[in-house]
Amino acid sequence: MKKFTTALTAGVLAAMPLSALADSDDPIVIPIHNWSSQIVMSNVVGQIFEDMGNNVEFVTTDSQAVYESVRLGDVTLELEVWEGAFGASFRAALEKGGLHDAGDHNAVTREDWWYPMWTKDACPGLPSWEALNDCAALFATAETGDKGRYLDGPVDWLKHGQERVAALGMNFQVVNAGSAAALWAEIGAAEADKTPVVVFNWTPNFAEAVWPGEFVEFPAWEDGCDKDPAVGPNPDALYDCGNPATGYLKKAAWDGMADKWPDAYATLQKISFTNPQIAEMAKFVDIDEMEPEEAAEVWLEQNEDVWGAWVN
Ligand code: TMO
Repeated sequence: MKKFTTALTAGVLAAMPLSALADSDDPIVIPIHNWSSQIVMSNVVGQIFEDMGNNVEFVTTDSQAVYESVRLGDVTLELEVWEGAFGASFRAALEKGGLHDAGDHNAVTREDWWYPMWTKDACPGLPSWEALNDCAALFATAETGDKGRYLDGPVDWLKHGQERVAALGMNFQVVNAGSAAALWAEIGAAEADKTPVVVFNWTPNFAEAVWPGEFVEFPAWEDGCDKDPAVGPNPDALYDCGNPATGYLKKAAWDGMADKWPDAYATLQKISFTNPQIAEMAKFVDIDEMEPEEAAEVWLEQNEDVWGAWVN
């Protein structure tokens, strides 16, 4: 009888398409970084995988080193590959092998120097970077002397602000924020008396619904601007371009994911968030002060029609 059952089971299994095989019980490892939409989106997708019967483990990791971890299979996937901040690390890992592009989100992204609109009243030539540079004295602080202060993102986002200032001969000093929250605090503090400020910001984000503003227009991004000094207006320098103005937002996956968790992988391939959905995820945390797990639960409750279509 035992033999018969085994043979029958084997026969049934052989007749089933591969995708009908169950996902491994091992946890799908999802990385968490230091900006709100990524944390909420990771919780949203983790909760979807759990709903499908999978085990999920979250790990807090550096947002650049994560590509090496995914390539090696220590981390299973990455849900927010922003072209501007992480394109170089993603491409480097792709070249080494072990990780692949698991598709684009619907979202179009931009990450760059940004100012709230009141700054333009004081510096009407904006958004051009040359006009910003001519207004550098408006942004001077005790900390930066006669140079303008630019508050860049946390160091691990590798925005190369200092290299850009040097490459374009700008009269600015770059200060790295310790956290995303420090960027919002800087804008919030400037709002009361409409002090001109220029800080790193991105879209999609909650900030666009709170503070109308614009990105500074630098020389347009060209492929190779971070690799080949000849690319961009300064023939001797890297990083003499802005970030991509219509950047991608990709998902990345470890090559072994499709075999080990075929159902979850099929869902990952279908997952695609829009700009408004991502901005709302950030808002739940940065404005409404929800915990990320709670924000994910609320998002899932309110968008069952969206994510239901991604699950078989
Ligand atoms: C990586 N980020 C979206 C914060 O620019």
